[in-house]
Amino acid sequence: RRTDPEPVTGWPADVAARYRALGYWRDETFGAFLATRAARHAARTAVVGRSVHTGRWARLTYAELERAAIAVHARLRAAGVRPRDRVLLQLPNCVEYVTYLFGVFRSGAWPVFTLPGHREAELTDFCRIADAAAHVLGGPGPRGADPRATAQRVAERLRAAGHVPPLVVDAGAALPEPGTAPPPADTGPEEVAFLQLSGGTTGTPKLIPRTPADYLYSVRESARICGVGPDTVMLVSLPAAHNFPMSSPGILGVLHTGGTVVLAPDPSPPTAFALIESERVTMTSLVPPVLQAWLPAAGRTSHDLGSLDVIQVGGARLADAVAARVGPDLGARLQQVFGMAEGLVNYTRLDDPDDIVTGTQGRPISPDDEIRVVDGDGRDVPPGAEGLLLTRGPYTIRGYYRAGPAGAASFTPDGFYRTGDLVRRLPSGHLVVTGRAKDQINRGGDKIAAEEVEGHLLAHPRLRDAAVVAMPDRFLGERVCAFVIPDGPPAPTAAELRRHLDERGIAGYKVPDRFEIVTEFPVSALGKTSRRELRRALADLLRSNT
Ligand code: J2J
Repeated sequence: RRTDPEPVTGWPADVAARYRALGYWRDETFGAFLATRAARHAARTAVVGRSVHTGRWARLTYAELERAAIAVHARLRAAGVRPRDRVLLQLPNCVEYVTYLFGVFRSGAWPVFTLPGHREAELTDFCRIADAAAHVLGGPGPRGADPRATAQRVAERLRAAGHVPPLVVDAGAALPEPGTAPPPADTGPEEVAFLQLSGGTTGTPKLIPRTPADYLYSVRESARICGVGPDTVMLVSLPAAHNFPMSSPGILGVLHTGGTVVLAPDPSPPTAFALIESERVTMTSLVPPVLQAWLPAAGRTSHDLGSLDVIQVGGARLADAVAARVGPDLGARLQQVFGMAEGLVNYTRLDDPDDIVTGTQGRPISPDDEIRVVDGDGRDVPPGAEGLLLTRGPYTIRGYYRAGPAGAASFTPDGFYRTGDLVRRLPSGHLVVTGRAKDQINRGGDKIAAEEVEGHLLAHPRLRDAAVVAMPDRFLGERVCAFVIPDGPPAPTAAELRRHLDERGIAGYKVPDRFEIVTEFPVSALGKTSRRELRRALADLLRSNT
């Protein structure tokens, strides 16, 4: 297994020198991050949440969090995990999420931020691409799935393909008391320290290499922009692995400033509202469909939500009309967040005027975030016009991890990341997200690559072709619709196709919500299947149904 400092496409040397000189990039690593905070805030509460070890609620001070992270490091080291090894971290929202996160960081290995919903199809891909050494799991998965059984199937698939499966590390097991604490083994501030997941647009997932220097710059600035400090109590009810609750400013931003992270097992109003009251939560981050569930529930709840000051909403487009209800219905300030795991994060500022907060998705973190809005030929559009968003800057990657030519297509030759988002830029610098030009479905914040689902469908013996598109939805913004062409009668039923995808082992949120059996696909002028025409056909169909 490769553990030397692996070359990844990074920032040119002169650009890196500039980010350092400007103080954006510092000599801070994740191991040192926790040690410094534990020394400064030893007795303060760092994390509150369920434990997958005891099954009960737990509270950890900063000192206890550091001790647990050291024990995790000792355990991983004893199991043979070395610096720069890749470790899949797949846990529900629980205190062990944070102890294992920092334990893996302290060991110098790279966490790979898988989601609880990922199943053997995705996990096998991550293991294959990253040559993972270990898989940290625990607790029940979504819909009661057993992560150990899933890991077993991953191992079978990897062995069949000639790969060595990762060591399974159960975070539900007791941690040994470390005899002597191993010294922190984390690698340099400008070396890759973890792999975040891309929403993806292609058949195989893409992994995002991030460094402490670039990531912690965005985390520190996010904490400052969002007014996060020692008195912040943040409720994390989205999956902790997601880049938004992890870093914008999220778990890392709160722990960096000495605040408290409260991990909710789910974002439903009963669970979340009870925790807001009991922990005096001041801030939380939500995706639009969760906000839409909270708004009417707030008027009926007997829980006191008075401590809640800021509600961040991002991950998918928030409708202006829904945005306007946050203040009146929840008694909190709204902050819109438009970010991406590849880097760039935009925030509306807490002192922005109301029309900016309700009508835009914010402006970039850094004065050195470079923004271009271009047409299909890569030419800048006039100010205020809609176009494709390209970006480059001190915390936006220049290339994916081990992605080859398919990965390079996501970047311009001069290093701008092609977000695939359609935006308008206002004179104030705020961005309005107007649409998307990438073959991705955003199902209430969950990102689904059309090509990936199509590939799984095409493996069905009785399908000739498949095309997956977004279907507008009142609650989730978008759902997944698959158009399929059967290979002669009888056509497979929707239930059969769902079963087929379940057997392929893909995450539940990727399984199409609707199947349309057709005999042919509309084609573009270039002779390719036109997803745009399919979306139009679907819109007509949905209109005639209602
Ligand atoms: C419209 N689309 C949005 C928004 C993301 C903070 C917040 C979110 C993410 C995230 C993140 C949107 N309005 N407010 O990493 O740190 C869509 C865009 C974008 C893609 C990125 C963070 N906020 N999006 O959602 O990597 O299409 O990151 O390119 O999961 O989500 O998805 P992801």
